[in-house]
Amino acid sequence: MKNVMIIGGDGFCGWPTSLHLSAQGHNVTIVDNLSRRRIDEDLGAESLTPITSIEERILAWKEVSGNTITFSNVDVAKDIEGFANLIKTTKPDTIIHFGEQRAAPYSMRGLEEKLYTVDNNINGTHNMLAIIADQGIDPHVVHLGTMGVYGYDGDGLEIPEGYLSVMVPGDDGEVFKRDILYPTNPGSVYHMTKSMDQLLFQFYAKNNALRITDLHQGIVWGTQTDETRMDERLINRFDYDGDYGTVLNRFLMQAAMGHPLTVHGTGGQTRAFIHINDTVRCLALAVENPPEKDGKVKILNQMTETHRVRDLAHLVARTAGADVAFVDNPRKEAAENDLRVSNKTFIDLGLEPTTLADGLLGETVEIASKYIHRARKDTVACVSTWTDAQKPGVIHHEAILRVHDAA
Ligand code: NAD
Ligand code: USQ
Repeated sequence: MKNVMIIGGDGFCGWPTSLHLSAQGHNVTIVDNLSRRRIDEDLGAESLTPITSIEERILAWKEVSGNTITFSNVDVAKDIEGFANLIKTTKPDTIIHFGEQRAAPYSMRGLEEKLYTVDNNINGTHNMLAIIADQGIDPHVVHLGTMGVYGYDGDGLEIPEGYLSVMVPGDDGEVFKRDILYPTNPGSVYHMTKSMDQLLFQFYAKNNALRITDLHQGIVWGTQTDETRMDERLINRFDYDGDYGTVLNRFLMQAAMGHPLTVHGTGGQTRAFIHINDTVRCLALAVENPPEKDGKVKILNQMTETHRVRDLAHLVARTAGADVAFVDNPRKEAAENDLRVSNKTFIDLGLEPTTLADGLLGETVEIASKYIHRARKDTVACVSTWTDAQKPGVIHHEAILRVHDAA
């Protein structure tokens, strides 16, 4: 069993992963500066589910499981001494890094949010790598990256796991083979930081022989896992506001509140998805299977299926009963795209994907319905626009008319 440090362990993916690894017998230390809870307050938004304080969460887990999770409130982007001391005393075998500002709309909200996202995400990642190199230690670093680093202008060519073999013609006609990082094409300041993280990993893997796994995750949906279900005080967060809510959870929550489902543009955007149950399983598999010390970052695509946004809206509308509204797209993104992704490594490691067909849509609707009285209706619209040329994704007269046209 391993000493596992989980940066961002109070968040949506980090909390259930912390519980899952603790349940497996790992010795878990959560490092989190609780910035996400503060951003919620600033936005006037809140998790739909009533999340308890980190102290109460950890106490509840001890009562339910008998296991101890340790918590340190450290800002990994700013408190270099505190972070370095914590790594020195904890001696982690594995460091899982979830601790970044993760909302694309929030990163496009304005100047302050752009600067904060780059500052927080790049410094946090680089501080971690530089401290590990400085201390001459060898923890396995597992980072949460994103499918969106590749952009969505694609024509359906399968996105490989991280690397692309290219043949480069030399001056005298000789052809050289190179394995390069699959080209990035980020669609937001947030996705840009994940693209920049990739170069930091490439350098430290090569220069300091750090063992790094970068998980390019799709959009996570659902909320509960086996462990978070064990006690209401362990419940996971459920974001639905215009900045942090992700599309499928937003649709499920909108259906529960009798709100039309807000499809941006034509809804022709195809995206990769994964259920939160599979996120925690993938993390456990990544922890069990560190890469060799071979100077190369191990890059895996952590997703289980792809869906077009308008198809999801129609599925939720049929399952949960709701109207579909085609609203202005506040983002500068391709209106229609195809997407194919290889997730071969996790499947080969034994991941059995949870799919939309497995009935968990109903469970998520139930959770949304149970806590719908907590919903803050004024936070639902997506108002952060990518440039002045885009308009907020609000439901206005014309969008409502289009609901009826679509029905
Ligand atoms: P989240 O916002 O719920 O959690 C992130 C956590 O990190 C928060 O608890 C926050 O307080 C903490 N944090 C942020 N900056 C920190 C800092 N400087 N020091 C210490 N702690 C800090 O986000 P999430 O949905 O759990 O996402 C976790 C990771 O997974 C992110 O890196 C995100 O990019 C990635 N990811 C998420 C999704 C998704 O759909 N949620 C999909 C793909 C990838
Ligand atoms: N969308 C709608 N209606 C809505 C909300 C979103 O049509 O009400 C559309 C968006 O325009 C976009 C798509 O749905 O085309 C996905 O948006 P999203 O907010 O669900 O996902 P995204 O911004 O890409 O970000 C989320 C997480 C991020 C993670 C990423 C994985 O917030 O942390 O990195 O998913 S991925 O998309 O694979 O890069």
